[in-house]
Amino acid sequence: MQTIVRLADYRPSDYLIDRVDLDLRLHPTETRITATLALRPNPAGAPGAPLVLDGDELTLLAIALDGQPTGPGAIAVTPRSLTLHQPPQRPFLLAIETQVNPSANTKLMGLYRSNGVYCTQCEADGFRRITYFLDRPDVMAVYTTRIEADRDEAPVLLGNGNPVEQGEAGPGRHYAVWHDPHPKPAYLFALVGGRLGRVASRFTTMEGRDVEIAVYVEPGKEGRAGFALDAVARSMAWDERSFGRAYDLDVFNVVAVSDFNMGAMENKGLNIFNDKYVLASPDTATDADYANIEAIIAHEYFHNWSGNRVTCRDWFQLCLKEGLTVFRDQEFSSDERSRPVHRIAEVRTLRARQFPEDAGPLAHPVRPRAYREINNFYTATVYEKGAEIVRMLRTLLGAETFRRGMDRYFATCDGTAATVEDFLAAFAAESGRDLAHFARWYEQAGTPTVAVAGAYDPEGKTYTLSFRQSLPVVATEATAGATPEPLVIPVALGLVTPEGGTVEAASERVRDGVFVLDRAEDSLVFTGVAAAPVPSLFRGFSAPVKVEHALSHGDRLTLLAHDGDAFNRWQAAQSLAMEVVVGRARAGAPLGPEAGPEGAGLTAALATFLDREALDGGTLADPAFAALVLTLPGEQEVAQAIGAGVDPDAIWRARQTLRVQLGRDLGPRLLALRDALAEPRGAPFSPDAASAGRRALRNAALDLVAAADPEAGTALAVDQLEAAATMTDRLAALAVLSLVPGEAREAALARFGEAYRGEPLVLDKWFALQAMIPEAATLDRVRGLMRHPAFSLGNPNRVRSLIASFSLNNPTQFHRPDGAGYDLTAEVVLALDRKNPQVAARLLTAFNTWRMVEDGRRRHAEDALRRVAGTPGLSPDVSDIAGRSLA
Ligand code: 0A1
Ligand code: ZN
Repeated sequence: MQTIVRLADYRPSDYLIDRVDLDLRLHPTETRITATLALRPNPAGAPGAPLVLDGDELTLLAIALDGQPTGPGAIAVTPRSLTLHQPPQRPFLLAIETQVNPSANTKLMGLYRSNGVYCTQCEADGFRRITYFLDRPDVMAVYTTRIEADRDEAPVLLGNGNPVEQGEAGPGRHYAVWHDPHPKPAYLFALVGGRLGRVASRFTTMEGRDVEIAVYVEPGKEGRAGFALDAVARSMAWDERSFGRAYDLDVFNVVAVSDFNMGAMENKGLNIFNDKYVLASPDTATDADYANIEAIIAHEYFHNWSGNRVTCRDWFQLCLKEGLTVFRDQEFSSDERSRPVHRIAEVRTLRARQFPEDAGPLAHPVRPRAYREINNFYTATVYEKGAEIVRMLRTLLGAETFRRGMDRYFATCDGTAATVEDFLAAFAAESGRDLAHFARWYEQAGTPTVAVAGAYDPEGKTYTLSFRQSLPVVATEATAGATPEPLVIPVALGLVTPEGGTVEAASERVRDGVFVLDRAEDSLVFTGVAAAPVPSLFRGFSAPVKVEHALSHGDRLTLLAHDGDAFNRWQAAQSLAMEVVVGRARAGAPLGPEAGPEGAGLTAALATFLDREALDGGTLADPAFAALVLTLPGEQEVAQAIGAGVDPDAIWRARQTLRVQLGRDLGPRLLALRDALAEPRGAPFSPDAASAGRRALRNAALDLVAAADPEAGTALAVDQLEAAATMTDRLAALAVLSLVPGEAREAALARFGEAYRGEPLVLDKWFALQAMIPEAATLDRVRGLMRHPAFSLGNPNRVRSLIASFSLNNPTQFHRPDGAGYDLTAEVVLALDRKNPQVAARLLTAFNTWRMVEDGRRRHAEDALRRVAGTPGLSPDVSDIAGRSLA
């Protein structure tokens, strides 16, 4: 049984480490590390306590205390620790020599090799796989790192901080020394050694520091690194402009590696990236890839302040750096691209990933109170809901006070390991408000529901909105059974006339367009309202809640046509579509050519929308926005709305029927748009938001047309596949073809697979498309592709593209009525667990919704989960997810 770590048990470390001198001699199988730690007793710790250092899969070669070998019995070594029984109660030096095998490190935590490149991943607890250490984020030290390697094998040697020295180290060997002057926790340590290509540029900070920025990639791929390099410079400039934060070292390095458990890592001065989030060229990357690269480069760079300069006291505070940094990267992308379009994308991710997590057995507060395996808490809740909390804080305080609060937070907490309380204290001090009630957002799991009803009184000319918030009771280990209390919910709102005008209505409880709901029930009265208005609520998605709202079909049509808030225009279309799809799915309606009168109502509204938005020339003012309006809620979102007894096939049929109707009723308009938005032949490629938006709308049009008329759609897609100048257009065409069984599909897939045989990141898209085909034959296709020479369980990107796409993004096939989708997933989880427990555990979260599905499927899912849980020798990662899923 794993031990539970509880927030309530936090105690400061008994010892501190001020300086770390590391000497690493890189070798494929026998890397030796000498760590010299300058330790001292912590005045806040227990006097005379033994020193217990963390370790994991280390071979101890030697240890010396103040230059002398330790005496017999002075230390004890277990597989997970090294204890010095009676440490000096004054500053002392401990020199530890360890040996590790980077080539055998398939967990990709600690020091490992990716395609022959040495690299490290230390968050959350990987540093203990390099040397024995106080591996906790509140122990912060200044690091000097000497790296030695074969010059041939590793001509490039990179560390944290600034380079200070390099030279020869015997025949064929060389070394480099790096010094990082900023004290940091061990999880931010990194090194890289390998044969790498490089692109570089310079940036002068607002403080006048001349910084060299470089991006390192596999040799030969330098031509694909320029976009990431530019994104670094744009991130640096943005953080200065928006938050007054300047970079604080002379170099900033980004390294792309092909084997990486997550997206990227913010190691101080040396960000290490999954190459999927660095490499881009028009021929290999889609517009979505470009947007992700920009966002993740920004995210990791912004961590330099929110995470590194101010770090976390303990892992329960993970949202302190992650929620805040996601908020910052979202703001960056909104400024660099289109704010409403980006907001919609953020909310779609939240609803597709975080809402289900918060409604299932793995639900936990943004700041959990207990964990068994911290690596399982890098979740949508900590990241995305954490970002929504920061956003609500800004909405409640106003942009200016929020900015002053951020400045105060950075000023007061710089160089420290902080807590959520420290963060909120900075805003309380700047605003003069008590934020104790607001802080419940960090403590309570589950998505709140806000029910709203409106009533117009024509005599008194008043309009009353009544609000009631309710919170689910979520009893898990991580919540420690807390009873839910009302939250502070900012409701950004406005009133719209049925004709589309703005109602000039007053209420003193609405400030800057925001009403604050901080009790279980409340109501809001507007006076001087000339006619019954349509309320536009939660504008810009001002709080991460579900809204139950008695808006009529007509009200929603009004909002879609006229709301001044773009997010709510999109939301109106989504709600209209949701009504239709949920209704049909609940009724178990068959697949058909049309979705009844409600479907017709939606298509008519969308036709009006397209006509109203159309410019002279036939294009639209904001094609990216229009593409989102035409995209129906996803199957998972529909499942959430149904809530229990879910039949994924019925959902697919309902959604598909509406797609068919949209494609048929809007067909001529969609085809005209597709033509009007076509890029002139030979036009230069640009990944900017405007060009990407045009491609998005063209491809959304093609997708719907093909749904209604597969034959015509296939012909158009085949042509597009031939002529496409970008990966976006090529992949969109292939996606359309992938949904139409037959010769054309198989031929196109085969040709694509052959054309990109040497491009693993492109093959990932190809794996993913095939894994997401909603047909019974997909299971065998996936099994077949697992034998493809490019597939490997050892590479997390391959696993995610083929297996996770099937298990997480193909609901009808993962939830096959015969249980075979669950069996495949469980089988891969178990095989993968022996190599890479972190990625295996993440794959197992696909079972998060198992309790929601109808009885027959649920029994199969439970069997598969129990089989996993009952397998001997499971990793802590997988056993934690399996255990909580079944609890
Ligand atoms: N801090 C990183 C995420 C990250 C977490 C754990 C890792 O271990 C494999 C890797 C990366 C971020 O937020 O980008
Ligand atoms: Zn992060």
